[in-house]
Amino acid sequence: MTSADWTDREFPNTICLFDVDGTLTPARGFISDEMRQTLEDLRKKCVVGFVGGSDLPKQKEQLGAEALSMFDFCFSENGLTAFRQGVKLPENSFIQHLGESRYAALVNFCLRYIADLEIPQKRGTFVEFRQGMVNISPIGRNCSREERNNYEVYDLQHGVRQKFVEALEKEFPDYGLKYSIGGQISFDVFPIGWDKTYCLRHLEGEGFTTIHFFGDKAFKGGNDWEIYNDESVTGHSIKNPDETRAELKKLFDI
Ligand code: M1P
Repeated sequence: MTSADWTDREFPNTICLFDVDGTLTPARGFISDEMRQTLEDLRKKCVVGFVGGSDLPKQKEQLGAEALSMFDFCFSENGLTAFRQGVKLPENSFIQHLGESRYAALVNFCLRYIADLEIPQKRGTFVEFRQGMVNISPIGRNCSREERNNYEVYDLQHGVRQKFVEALEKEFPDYGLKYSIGGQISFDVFPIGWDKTYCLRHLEGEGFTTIHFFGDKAFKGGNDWEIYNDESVTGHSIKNPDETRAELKKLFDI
């Protein structure tokens, strides 16, 4: 594939990639009409994609059911599930990489650890198995929005997830896994290297000379850190969707 595919854009060799939570939308919230319009305008200028840690169903909830057609590239689970112009690209699998028995030991440890945790609320879905990762939540993924917000504050005060991650690192030092605290109530677990830079392999051969990336967690330990610092990427650290739009106005006058 070459930039010839993108000749309808003013800058066919440039792509803008966006994190989702906190960058295109509020955390686990919905895209605004203003952001939709900005992305539509941007698509006349360059190629546009998103790369998030969540899985595609959650991203569709946030970006709209038509997410696959709003972007040229859609990268769910850091690009482990990927689409180019709505067509699925080759997938990779966490379970194949790790193997059933090592995965079972990891899940067993997590469930025991959560069972022993003294936290104010526990709900359900503590382990969410995905294509390219497993997502672990001490409170459980099916908590309400209010419970989610309260948990985030509690976790910041007590470092529940941070201690959990340290325990996992100690227990499974030879698994080659990365533990990434990217959202409010959970952390993602995936093989080292399967962070957001994973999606860049899908862009090889496209002829892009400039890859912009925008993310709200571009600090050490944040899940945008690796791609923000990748040498092939021009990183933009923003704090929220309004800042994303302001940065695009500066860069592309839209
Ligand atoms: O996109 C950031 C994170 O969003 C969710 O995190 P949480 O539910 O903890 O707010 C999850 O989908 C997580 O996988 C993702 O990295």
